Amino acid sequence: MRRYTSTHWGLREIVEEAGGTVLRPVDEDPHPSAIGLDQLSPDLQSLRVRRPAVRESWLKGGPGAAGEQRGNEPFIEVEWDQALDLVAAELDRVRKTHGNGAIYGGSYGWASAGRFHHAQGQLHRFLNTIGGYVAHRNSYSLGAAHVILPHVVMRMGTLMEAHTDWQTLAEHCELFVTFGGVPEKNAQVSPGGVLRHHLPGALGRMRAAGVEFVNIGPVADNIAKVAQAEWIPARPNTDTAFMLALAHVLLEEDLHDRAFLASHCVGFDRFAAYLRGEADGQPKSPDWAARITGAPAQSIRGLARRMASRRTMVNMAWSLQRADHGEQPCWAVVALAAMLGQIGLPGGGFGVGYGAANVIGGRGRRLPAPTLPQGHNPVQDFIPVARIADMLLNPGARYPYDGETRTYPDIRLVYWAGGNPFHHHQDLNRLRHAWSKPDTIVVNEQYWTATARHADIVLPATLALEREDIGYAGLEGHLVWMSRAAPPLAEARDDFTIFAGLAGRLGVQQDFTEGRAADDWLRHLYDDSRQRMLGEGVALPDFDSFREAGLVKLPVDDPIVLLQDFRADPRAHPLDTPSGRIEISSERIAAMGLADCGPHPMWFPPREWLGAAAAETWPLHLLSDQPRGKLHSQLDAGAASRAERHDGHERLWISPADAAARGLARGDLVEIANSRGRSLARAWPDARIMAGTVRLATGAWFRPEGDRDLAGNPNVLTADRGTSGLAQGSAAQSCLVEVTRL
Ligand SMILES: Nc1nc2c(c(=O)[nH]1)N[C@H]1C(S)=C(S)[C@@H](COP(=O)(O)OP(=O)(O)OC[C@H]3O[C@@H](n4cnc5c(=O)[nH]c(N)nc54)[C@H](O)[C@@H]3O)O[C@H]1N2
Ligand SMILES: Nc1nc2c(c(=O)[nH]1)N[C@H]1C(S)=C(S)[C@@H](COP(=O)(O)OP(=O)(O)OC[C@H]3O[C@@H](n4cnc5c(=O)[nH]c(N)nc54)[C@H](O)[C@@H]3O)O[C@H]1N2
Ligand SMILES: [Mo]
Repeated sequence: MRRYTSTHWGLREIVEEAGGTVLRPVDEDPHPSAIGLDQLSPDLQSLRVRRPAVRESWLKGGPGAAGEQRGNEPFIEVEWDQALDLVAAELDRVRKTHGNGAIYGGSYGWASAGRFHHAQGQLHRFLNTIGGYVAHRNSYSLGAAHVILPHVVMRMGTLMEAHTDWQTLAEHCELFVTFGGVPEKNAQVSPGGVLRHHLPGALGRMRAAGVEFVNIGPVADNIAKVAQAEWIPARPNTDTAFMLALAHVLLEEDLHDRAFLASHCVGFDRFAAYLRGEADGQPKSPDWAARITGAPAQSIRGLARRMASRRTMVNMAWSLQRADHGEQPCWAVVALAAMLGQIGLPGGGFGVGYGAANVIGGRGRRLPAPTLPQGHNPVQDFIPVARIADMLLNPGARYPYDGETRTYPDIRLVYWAGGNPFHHHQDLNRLRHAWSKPDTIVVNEQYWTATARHADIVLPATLALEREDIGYAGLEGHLVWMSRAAPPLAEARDDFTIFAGLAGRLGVQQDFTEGRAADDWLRHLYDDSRQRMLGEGVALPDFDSFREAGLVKLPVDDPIVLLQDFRADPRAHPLDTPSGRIEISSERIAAMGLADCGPHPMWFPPREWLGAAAAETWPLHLLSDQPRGKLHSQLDAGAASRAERHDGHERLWISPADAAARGLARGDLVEIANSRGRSLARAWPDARIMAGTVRLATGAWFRPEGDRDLAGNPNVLTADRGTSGLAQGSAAQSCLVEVTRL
């Protein structure tokens, strides 16, 4: 009998060997990821939270004691009963004194795979039973896309699983133009798990079928060699200008599809007037874009003609929208594809994130998987997820968001389970300051992450490997019984058990558990899903047979062509936009009257970019991309993550010219600095990154010493600003720095 576990980076078989329990990739996966195979190793286990722990001043002085000392103070281990009593009493005090609107339970983060023991799901369900919490909206991944795309074409959540699949691309696409590559390192993961990694095989099949690839952006190593992509270097954050110039050529040379624009879109004329420069006197021509992007006008013009003459897919990486005015590339890529008129045709149209996760370009359909009900949150209040430091620093302040003016709540208690804000948030020195404000911060964690170290009360959580669960991920085509591979370490408990303990103390145990233990929940959620799957024509084995079998395959073979039905009949299949069509200009957004998001895709210079005045002091644009050897900050100390470092430090990619100008050789220890902070790394000159740009992957565990981070975390440098008043998403990729040798 085979035993499995699911991780966001792949399905693993649990195998007993003479030396102990080991994890192996599954046979079905043609290109398994190397991440996390050593999760049970002593190195990683030594970083675990073993017992409940309370920060010394908080234990002595109670809520609010020396909040500015968070992160600097020792913790004192306590018994579970004492820890749960303290947390329950504090939740009760805050809700009775300040109301549930003073509890921030947004708790963003990826946590572990598994449908029942999903940390946020458990936290949200629990907080709902005690009167609710302030929630978050959207994600760090897609802050801008989540808000702009529903106004323009469709919800990002729907789009995620509706991308034209790889096989269809191999059969029909002729030219694949991508802004920000198709990074194989990122497609190692998918939220919920991966059965088969598609991407490495997919690009090879496309190339073999004759597809040509063009990669636009500051780095060239983000698309596999097998694609033989042509690289057009372009400065970071200037993709919108590049896209507008492509659109300008289509318009001026009459290469745009007037019929498609008339039948399936609204607002093209207003956009066309902007492209021609009718109001501002500036045509958005290739010459104009060349000055902004650094790409030759001739390349832009030639590419536009090629795109109009072939079946063309235009793709943008998610990183493009994690930047100042990140709404604009999302809108521009749709407008550009609409002008080409191939949306809804196999192999043509647009993509938002081919390569960002294994799910994009997969085949299959979403099925009604086991899902833990969250209950109802009586508190209506929320923040756009990346506005957390603004919220903590400015209670009562007003800010624009998606057409509303909202007010930040006054948060007294923060509860985090399954995320690492001291990994994911920008301007960590500012976050540390904001984090000193609440009376109490409670964190359920597996490891002593920077977030755990900055909490008041830390409750030790189990690994997915220490509990049983059910694994499922959209379009992956499997359900998996996740077996327990090891007993819980020391005193670690499942998040469910932790919240059940709190619920008991607060008199809502029955509401939270519904009288079920974890085992009963797994059976209940599975049986419920099995019923709903039957409604979709999918017959699952009964629960006991499923547990026995371990892995159950689901149907996956339906080809997907994005917006095919809408193309065939826009009246019968209208979009969810105000007009039911693709909105190249939006009356709704125009009516918001925002200074930083106009009525159609526009070029807005970012506050920090290579064309900004600040570039005189901080002349390099820092990209902070996703790490190859880990998922965010998870398993930072693992073997795959360590393999990406050089001599114990993270690698800073830098162009040979910029390295030479600073006297830097490969492996030199450098300080990366700007007015917000400083971080350490080793210089890594490489010709595949354009001059003026450097790159430091995210994920190193924040190790502050003054304003300097010793570990190589880029978020001490990034700016904490919303993308615009529309989406207020994270703008991590708009960041200028200087690099010096230590
Ligand atoms: N500069 C910069 N910053 C970025 C980005 C960028 O591109 N540049 N990318 C952003 C993006 S897209 C994202 S999604 C975020 C990711 O940010 P996060 O999702 O917050 O990062 P993770 O490191 O995955 O944090 C998950 C945490 O949950 C814990 N955990 C796992 N399983 C469990 C469990 O069962 N119970 C409990 N209690 N805890 C558990 C893990 O130990 C880990 O500490 O980062 C963002 N930050
Ligand atoms: N191994 C691994 N895979 C992951 C993750 C991980 O942590 N580890 N995280 C997952 C998550 S949560 C997410 S949201 C996705 C994120 O997916 P993305 O946001 O697409 O990932 P990034 O790696 O930040 O960026 C992709 C590429 O875009 C380039 N780039 C950055 N800025 C610009 C720009 O302005 N213009 C252009 N043209 N290119 C630019 C980057 O250098 C990089 O090569 O990845 C997922 N996959
Ligand atoms: Mo993400």
